[in-house]
Amino acid sequence: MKSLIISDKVKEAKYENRPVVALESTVITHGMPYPENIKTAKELEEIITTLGAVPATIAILGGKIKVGISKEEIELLAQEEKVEKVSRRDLPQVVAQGKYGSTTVAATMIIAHRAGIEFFVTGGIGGVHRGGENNFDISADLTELGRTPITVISAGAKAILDLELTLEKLETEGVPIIGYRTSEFPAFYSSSSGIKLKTRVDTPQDIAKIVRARNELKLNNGILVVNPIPEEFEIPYSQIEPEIKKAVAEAREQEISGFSLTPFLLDRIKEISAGESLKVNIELLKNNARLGARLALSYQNMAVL
Ligand code: PSU
Ligand code: MN
Repeated sequence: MKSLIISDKVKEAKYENRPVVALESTVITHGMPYPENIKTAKELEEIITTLGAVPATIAILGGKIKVGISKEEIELLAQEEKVEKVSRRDLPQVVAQGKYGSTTVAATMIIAHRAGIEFFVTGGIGGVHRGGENNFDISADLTELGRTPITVISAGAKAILDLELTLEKLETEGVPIIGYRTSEFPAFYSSSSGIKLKTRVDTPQDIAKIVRARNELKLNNGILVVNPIPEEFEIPYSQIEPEIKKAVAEAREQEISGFSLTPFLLDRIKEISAGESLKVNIELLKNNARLGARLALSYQNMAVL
């Protein structure tokens, strides 16, 4: 594919059978403010490198899809104003028109799969928005998880969404949800949501076995690993819920919907919670990067045995 550029570092790693972990870029451009976004994006890569895997942050620069952008390119993306949030439906236009784009969970999954990467670390996935039963605002992340065989490591989904409906949709899409050291679906800022999961595992090796079984069965769906924010960093559900309600009400009043809704809610909650949510966001990303690297290593070791 002419528009896909895989960095030398990632190519080498693949050639030498070293594990690669993909990272998304919408979290850099739309998920966190400058300069924390740059700092965090670099830290995530360092964590993955230190643990012995190779990070590959994915973004679109001037119409070229890049797997494994450089530190300079991370900086460019983080400071550039005109970077579009790119999901599955936007990919062909951004490529054809030579634009800059940051990739959502859905778009990152597609690209990682094309590049032959199995594991992908993010913060939270998109889901069914509150009121989704009427407005059909269902993130393309969920349908992507149903059709692209990538293992996504997340801290669940934000309670800005309807988590029950989100899990229903994932069930319909046939997506296994694996609780890592938890029996509940984590709600991003909070380690629990009260919603029980069917599958809990306690080691990266046990997750790797599920990934291998999915591949042996040639199931084309993704797997969602949910890794709760460590309790010492969490914002209790009772504290964050009124803040979320306020942000959701504001979005309705201002008639914000569609593609802009998630970035709007993320931004408002950051302001309402006076920066506390940003700290949590950074901590859970790091926590997910650690698990993603360990998981990729376990999977690689299993393949060698
Ligand atoms: N949820 C978060 N942080 C994020 C996103 C979601 O807690 O940064 C981003 C991700 O890139 C995700 C996208 O894939 O928003 C989902 O957007 P939408 O709801 O418009 O599909
Ligand atoms: Mn949407």
